[in-house]
Amino acid sequence: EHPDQQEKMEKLWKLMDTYEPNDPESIQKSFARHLEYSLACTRFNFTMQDAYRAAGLVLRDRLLESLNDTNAYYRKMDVKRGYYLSAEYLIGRHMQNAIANLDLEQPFKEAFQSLGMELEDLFHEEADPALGNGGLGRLAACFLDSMATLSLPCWGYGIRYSYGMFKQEIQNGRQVEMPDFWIGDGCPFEIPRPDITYPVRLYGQVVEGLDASGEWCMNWVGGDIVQAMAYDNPIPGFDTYNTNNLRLWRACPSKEFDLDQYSAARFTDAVESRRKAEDLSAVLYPNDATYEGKELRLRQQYFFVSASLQDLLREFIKRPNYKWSDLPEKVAVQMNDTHPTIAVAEMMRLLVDVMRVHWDEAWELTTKCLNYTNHTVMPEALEKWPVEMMTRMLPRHVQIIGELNLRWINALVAKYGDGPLIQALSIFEEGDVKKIRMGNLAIMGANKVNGVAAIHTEIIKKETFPEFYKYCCDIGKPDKIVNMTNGVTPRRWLTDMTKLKDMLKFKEDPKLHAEWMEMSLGPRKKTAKAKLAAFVKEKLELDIDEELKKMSPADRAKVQKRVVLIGGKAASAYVNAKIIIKLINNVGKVINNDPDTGKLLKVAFVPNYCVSAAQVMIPASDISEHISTAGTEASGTSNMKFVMNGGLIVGTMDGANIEIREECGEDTMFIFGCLENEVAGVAAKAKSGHYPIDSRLQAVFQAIRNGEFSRGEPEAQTEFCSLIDKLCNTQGAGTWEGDKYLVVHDFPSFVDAQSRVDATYADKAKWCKLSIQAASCMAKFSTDRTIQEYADVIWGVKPAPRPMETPLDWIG
Ligand code: Z15
Repeated sequence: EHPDQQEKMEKLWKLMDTYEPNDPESIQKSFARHLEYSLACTRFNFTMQDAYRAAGLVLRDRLLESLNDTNAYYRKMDVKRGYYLSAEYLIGRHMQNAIANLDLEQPFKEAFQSLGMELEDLFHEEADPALGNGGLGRLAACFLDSMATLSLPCWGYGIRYSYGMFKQEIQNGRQVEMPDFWIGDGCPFEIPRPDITYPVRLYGQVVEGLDASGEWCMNWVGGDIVQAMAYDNPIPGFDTYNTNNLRLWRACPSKEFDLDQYSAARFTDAVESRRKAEDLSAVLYPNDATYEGKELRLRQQYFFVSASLQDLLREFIKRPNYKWSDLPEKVAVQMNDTHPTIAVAEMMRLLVDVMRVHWDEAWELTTKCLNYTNHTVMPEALEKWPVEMMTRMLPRHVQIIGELNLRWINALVAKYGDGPLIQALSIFEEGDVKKIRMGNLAIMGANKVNGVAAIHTEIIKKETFPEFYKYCCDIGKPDKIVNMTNGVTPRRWLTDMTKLKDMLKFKEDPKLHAEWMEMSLGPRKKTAKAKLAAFVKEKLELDIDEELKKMSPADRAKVQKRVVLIGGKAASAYVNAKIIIKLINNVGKVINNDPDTGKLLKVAFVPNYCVSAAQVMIPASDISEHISTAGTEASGTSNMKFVMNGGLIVGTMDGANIEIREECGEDTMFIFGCLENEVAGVAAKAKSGHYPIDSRLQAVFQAIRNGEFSRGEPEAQTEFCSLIDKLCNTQGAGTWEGDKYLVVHDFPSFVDAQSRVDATYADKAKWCKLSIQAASCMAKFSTDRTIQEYADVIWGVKPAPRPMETPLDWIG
């Protein structure tokens, strides 16, 4: 229209359309510019923290270019997209990962070295974003890395918690929880998007009415509205030009200011209610695999699910001439555990109430787009929300769930007649407090349901949801439940795992042996073990390095020296876990300072176990213990990281241990404990009073009872005895409150496994061979393989690698 204006615009576009150059000199210039202008530093007053921030901004510029071009490409190609919905992402530090995946290691190293700075020192300035508890959140982060690496058009959605996983301090041997305000002065890697916000309603009422075209409809009105604001976190892939997005939502007060309150001079009340909105995304619940029925937690779940579904539906309807029937060809959603499963009802509400799609079509679309991953068979983790609470908070959703359940139950009764099967399959659980079973809602609303390891998927079918599985089989769809064995991203350790197997033929090669041992045991500074020793010395004032060096062959012949490190966080209310932490610390104090045992064994509790601690500990370990009672750990994923780094496993036949053994060979693992199909028998015997305690374990119990580890602290003594009493008390009447994890039963075979470890370790060449053999066979446990399976079997999403440069006419 205005050729003059157009010309000027094009001038601006041209300025915007050049890519940042990546040679060391340009990186330095960009760094100096950010230090001086973005961070307002002068040459006299900048700290290493400032330098880290400026370097982060240098990377962010490049990440943004790639993110924007990738988005433009996905739009242009009109690809089917995958969306991962997860309440947790344990991403770990960005910087090193971004440099590696953008393939900028060499120029960055050069750029900073010639300015007198080591990259490693910058890395240590970064807060470790811990927006997750453990396995489930770390898995989500590994998945994002693999989705980008495989050039899959997939995004993550979650919550931008202001406070992540608490920082654990140990005071007098006990866990003390400290707030983790990781966001501090802002994270240079995230991109706030004040222009991308969605309203999310909570509470209020449902009223019937007519829509714009005079059709009868349900309206959810009143209550509170919070605004979800997007924060984008670019996720660069390795060896691809694609960068995907992790979009995290922050709760903000809604834009409208309550005028009544304002004019009534209740200004401070109004401000207070706005401030409250922000509580929603304030803190991550520090509960892993146990469920706490807190109302705020349900609010968090609904908040991020609603914002995410609104966002992905908006993207869908932006496409020219969209038809609702195309939705399943364009959108696949993965629900990570039951946390986001209110999505089933929210998808229905958005389609039926807001988009005015007919109920039956909406249900077909919902059940074709949504998928559900189960991560646990432990009943205490399966979420069930009280109907009363949900009716107050999400009245329309309870109506929708009621309607879905009615139709579902009617169909089931027609098929099977009334009976216990119907009760098991109902979304509602009857009882004193009527509840909504989120697992049942998820299975009903999902196209595919998956477990996370072979044994786990079998348990889901046979024990956790047998009625559902029977139903699936009866309607000819047994493969609604599929297995997707977990993995870990190799990018924090290695790059192309599929090439690893080539190493296997060198497992007896003396040259490889020499290098392999040098890497983990060698005297050079900067070996994995030296780094770990420095880490332990700094955090714990314990010198394991000295002990390692002092190992004399004569000593070693007598007994294998060991350093045992234990880490982990206890949920705030998990009393026994807290007592166990105290016990470990006390045992450590006693053993480490004992003139006899202290020379042979060092025991330490590593405080604040987190992704960055794992990056130091895992490469330095020879043995890793994965000791869950068979049938309790869904998969376990840190077992995989240890073996990829040359460690060997002491473990039970549980979770992914079983598949690791299958891949690597039985000789690489020190297996102990009863098998999953033996658990019920052992437990039944124990309940009937037949539960012998190994004499060595008796001796340990006796030492604890004698106060040998209580260090004169009466409270600790009481607590330690309570732990032991629980393990020994095998005759509970009715409910069995004894050793439900069969620790006492598995103990003797655990000790045997440890003896096999010592015997094997004494033969250095044999150990080395096993270590090489195991590490070489781990390709299956790369999340690249896992995500490829999700993409093929569940999502139907295809790779869309973008070209190096995006043609200008694609943008916009
Ligand atoms: C969590 O970290 C896991 C399961 C859960 O239900 C919750 Cl709430 C948190 C873990 C499993 O315990 C672990 O075995 C598995 O490897 C991991 O999820 C990832 O699937």
